[in-house]
Amino acid sequence: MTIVPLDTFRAELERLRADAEAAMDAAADEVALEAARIDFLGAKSGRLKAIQKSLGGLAAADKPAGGRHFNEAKAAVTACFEAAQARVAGAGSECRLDAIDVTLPAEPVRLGHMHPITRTIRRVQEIMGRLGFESVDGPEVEDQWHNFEALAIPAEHPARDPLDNFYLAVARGADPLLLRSQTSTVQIRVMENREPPLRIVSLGRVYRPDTADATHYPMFHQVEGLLVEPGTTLAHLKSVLRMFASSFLGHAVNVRFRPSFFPFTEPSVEVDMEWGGRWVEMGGAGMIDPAVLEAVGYDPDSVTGFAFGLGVERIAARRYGVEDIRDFYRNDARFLRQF
Ligand code: FA5
Repeated sequence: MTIVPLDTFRAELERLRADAEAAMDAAADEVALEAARIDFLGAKSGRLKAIQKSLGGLAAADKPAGGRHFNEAKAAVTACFEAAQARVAGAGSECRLDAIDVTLPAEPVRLGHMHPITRTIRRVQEIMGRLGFESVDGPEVEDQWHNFEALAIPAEHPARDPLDNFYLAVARGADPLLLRSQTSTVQIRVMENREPPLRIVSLGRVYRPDTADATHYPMFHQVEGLLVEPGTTLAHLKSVLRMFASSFLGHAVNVRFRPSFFPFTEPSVEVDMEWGGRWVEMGGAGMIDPAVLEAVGYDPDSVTGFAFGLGVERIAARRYGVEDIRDFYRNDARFLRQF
């Protein structure tokens, strides 16, 4: 290997240092300065790095002096870069200050607001909270036990049809999970983990492959209410729903029960509400079926309770005078801004 004379090495270092200082002093902005930094100080292929490699070519006796010269040059180039950096940053802020005319009136800050469905959810939680119902959450991806079996919906029940649910693909042999089709799942989750007395309300998204129309959407929200206390009757259920409806709608509201069927309540009812001369179906309800109480480990002979499930979009539509629930999800700012 050819030996590099120390003088040659020093001369190269001096040249590099002069070039670097010239380039950095000339850099007019951050982009130009960054290009100069990469050229001279770049960790991979910068010119200083290249010279550092040639240190190995010095005679053994010259290496300590060569190393010292190299370190001096590197420190000088680094200091020059830092000075240029401060200069460029200062220049930038001067430019920006010049560009702002502080005497002009400010642009108004555009405030967003809650989506009408979120607002409805908060309002329902607040009203039910005043009636002693604690707000709880449950998962949107559910297993078959919580969405069906514990709710007395057996394997052959049409409600479990793949065409009526969003099942998720799972490993062969595993029990398929699904996007929950109702918030009644949360009743089970709460009762499995707590002892009566219970008053809970759960609001969240549910999913069904329904065709979207003025009153249906494939993703919608439900309010689930659950009360488990000794001596509960349908009359308590009706009172709670009437108090809720009057608070939410701000009117004297009539509540009507129509006989219905849900596998997890006995008896079961459809809940209609009337005010302003119009009846609207809001959801389903009933007394908790003994099979459900047994499934969660309660004694059906000593425990009583009711449950109800209402459609949030439906009650929000009625509250705000919206004729088509699809409007909630069109993301048309002109519609959303009204609330
Ligand atoms: C249920 O989902 C029962 N879990 C309700 C229940 C809870 C009964 C507790 C008894 C005890 P249903 O499928 O009827 O019931 O739905 C309840 C409400 O959800 C409907 O009345 C309606 O307001 C709303 N809903 C149903 N499907 C849709 C949809 N595709 N889009 C918007 N809202 C819907």
